[in-house]
Amino acid sequence: MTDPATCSPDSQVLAVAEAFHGPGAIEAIDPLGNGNVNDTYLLRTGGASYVLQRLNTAVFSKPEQVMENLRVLGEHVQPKLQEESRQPGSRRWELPQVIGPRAGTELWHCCSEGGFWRCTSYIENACSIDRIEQSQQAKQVGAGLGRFHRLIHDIPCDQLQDTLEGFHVTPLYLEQYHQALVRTTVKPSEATDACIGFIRERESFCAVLEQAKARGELLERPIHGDPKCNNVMLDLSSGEAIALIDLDTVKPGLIHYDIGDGLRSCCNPAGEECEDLEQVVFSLDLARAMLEGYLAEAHGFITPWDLHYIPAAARLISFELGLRFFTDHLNGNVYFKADHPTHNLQRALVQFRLTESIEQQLMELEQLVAELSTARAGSPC
Ligand code: GN1
Ligand code: MG
Repeated sequence: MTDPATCSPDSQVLAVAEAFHGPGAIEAIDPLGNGNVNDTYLLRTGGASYVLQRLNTAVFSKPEQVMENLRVLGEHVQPKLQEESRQPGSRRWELPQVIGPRAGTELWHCCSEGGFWRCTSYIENACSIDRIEQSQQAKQVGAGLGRFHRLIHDIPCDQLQDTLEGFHVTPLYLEQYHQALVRTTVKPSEATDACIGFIRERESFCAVLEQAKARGELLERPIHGDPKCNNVMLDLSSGEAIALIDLDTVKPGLIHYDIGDGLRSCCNPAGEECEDLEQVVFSLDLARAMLEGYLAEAHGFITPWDLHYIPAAARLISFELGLRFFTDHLNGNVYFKADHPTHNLQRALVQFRLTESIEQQLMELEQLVAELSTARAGSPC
């Protein structure tokens, strides 16, 4: 391998790519997507294309467990997909495949600089959308999440490792926020005061899902963990959802973390990187489409309690992401990649504005879920 002391980031990535595909195999390497945590590249070889990722080991401290979960996921889902593909009228669905390096027995590559790298297949003839503007797209994001949940809901939770303890457990993020608030060196401003006030008014709401879990109303199941709209791949010609990508956070959790994340990302046409807060609004029309798509796939395993907590999940996961971004701003941007010092503050303000918009329409959202549940209960499938 190239001497790490002299190697530029690009030559380092090339050396790693060659560890998976062999010397001279790589035709092009380009950054892929806009993930906030891992580093992701698209590899073009003479034949297929691949996704190469450096896992952020400050976040995923046991990356081997992430890979183990991917193995369990693949072993569970692939036979189901083969079975489904034999059915008449079957629809395209793909699961990114892990490609091991050429040497050794592990499914990942550790380079001498300490990076933990893995390679997966690339979903061809598909795209993802950062900001949803059409109901049809929202419906497909919902359908994709529903299909993914349908494929994984029966993986026994004890077969999956908890790769990110406390992930989406909002009361824990609240504790971390309080610690950050005490220790921060960030200067107070109108925006930070607004965030602090916003959080203070919602502290008691933070436990809504965890309390429902403690009461036995909600059960842990395998989840995706990060099903924001741009992690759902849509077929280029049909527009249909055909894969969920970014599978690092597949682990036991509440499906509400996923449904809430899907709703918060799908129903904010301004997107989470928006700079004009006036534009941030939760669209009930997109929520209707997203939930119609989701429930059409999920009706076989979703319970009345699950349905009951969907509006709260939309509100909570938007709020939680705002809380996480704001905490990271107070901590000096150590978790989410940031382009400038107030980037995570701006992202927090967007999520809090979205939370407010959800709160203003909570009754309508509750009515919508009730209406869709009744419609499904009356439907033949
Ligand atoms: C992070 O890295 P990325 O963009 O896939 C984060 C998610 C957030 C998301 C917000 C492991 O995901 O929880 O919802 O940013 N992932 C992790 O864009 O914390
Ligand atoms: Mg992710």
